[in-house]
Amino acid sequence: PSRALVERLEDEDVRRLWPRAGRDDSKYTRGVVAIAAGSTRYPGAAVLACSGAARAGAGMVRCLAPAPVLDLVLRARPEVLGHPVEDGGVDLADIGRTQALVVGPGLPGDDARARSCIDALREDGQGPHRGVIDAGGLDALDASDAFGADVVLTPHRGEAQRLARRLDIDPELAAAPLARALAEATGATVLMKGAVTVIAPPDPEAPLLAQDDATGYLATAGTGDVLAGILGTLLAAGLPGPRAAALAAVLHGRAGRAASHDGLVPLVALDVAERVPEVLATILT
Ligand code: NPW
Ligand code: AMP
Ligand code: MG
Repeated sequence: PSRALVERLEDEDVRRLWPRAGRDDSKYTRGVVAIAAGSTRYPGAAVLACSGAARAGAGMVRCLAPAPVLDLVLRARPEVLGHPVEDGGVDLADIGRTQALVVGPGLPGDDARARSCIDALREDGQGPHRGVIDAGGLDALDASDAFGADVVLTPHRGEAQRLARRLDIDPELAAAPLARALAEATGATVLMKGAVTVIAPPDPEAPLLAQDDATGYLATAGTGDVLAGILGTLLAAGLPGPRAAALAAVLHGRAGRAASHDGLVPLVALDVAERVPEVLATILT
C-alpha cells in the first residue's frame, strides 16, 4: 500500500500518545524541563514559555534567566524553579536533574546562555540530547551544529530563512522542502510554524506531519514562545521528537481555537497556555 506523504494526528493518536501520569510517578519521573528564555529586552517570553510548559503538565519547570526576568516569571508562575544566570553561559551540571532543555524564546542570537545550551544539546554535547531550539537559539546555530531527532527546531518562516542562508540552503524553498532541508542539514526535527505548521523528521523517508486547523488569531506576539514550552514538556516526558512536535502543534492549535471561541474573537498568548488542560480533557474523555 502507498504510504501517505503527509500525516495528521487524529484525536485517537493524541489519546494513544499522551503521557499519562502513573500511580507511582514523582515530579522527576514525570519530566523536568529547563527553559533558557527571557532577556532585558524580552522578559515576557520567559513567562510565556514557562507557562506553556507548566500547563502541558511538566513534573517540574526550571527557568534559567537573569534575576529581573526570574522576578517576573515567579510572580506569574510561582510553581517554576528559578535559576539565576549572569552574562556568561550556564553549566547544566549546576542546575539539577533535567530531561529536556528549551532554548531561545526572548534571547538575543549572540547570547552566551543560548550558545552553552546549544552545545549541551548537540550530539557530541553533555546532554540532555532532547529539547527545543527557538527564536534567539536558532540565530545562534551554525553549520557545525549537529543534533539527533529528539532536538526540535521551531522556526517561523523568517527564522527558517535566516538559518537556511547560514547553512547554504535556498531560503526561497516552500515550507515543506525548506523544513526537510533544514532537518537534513542539522539532524534535528524541524517544526516550521505558520498558518500550516509542517514537521520534518530528520529521516528523509519518514512522512511529513502537518497541522492546519488553527486560527489566524494565533498570529499574535508570544504564541510561539508558548508552543516552545508545551513541546519542551512533551520531550521531557520522553516522547520521540517528531511525535512530540506533532502533539504540541495539535494541542497549541486546539488551545488557540478554544481561546478564540473557535476563531471568532482575538486571543492573547497566555490564554493559549491556560487553555491546554481543557482542550486535553475534551480529547482524552
Ligand atoms: P517580514 O515580516 O517579512 O518583513 P524576528 P520575532 C520575518 C521574542 N518575543 N512570523 C519578518 O520579516 C521571540 O521569542 C517576545 C514572523 C521579520 O523580518 C524572539 O526572541 C515576546 N516573522 C524575539 O521576540 C513576544 C516572519 O522575520 C523577521 C515570518 C523576536 O521574535 C513576541 C522577524 O523575526 C516574541 O515572541 C513569520 N511567519 N515570516 C515577549 N512578550 O517577550 C517572515 N518573518 O526578528 O526573529 O522576530 O518573531 O518577533
Ligand atoms: P511565533 O511567530 O514564534 O510567535 O509563532 C507564531 C505561532 O502562531 C506559531 O505556532 C504559528 O504556527 C501560529 N500562527 C501564525 N500565523 C498563523 C495563522 N495565520 N494561522 C494559524 N496559526 C498561525
Ligand atoms: Mg517566536
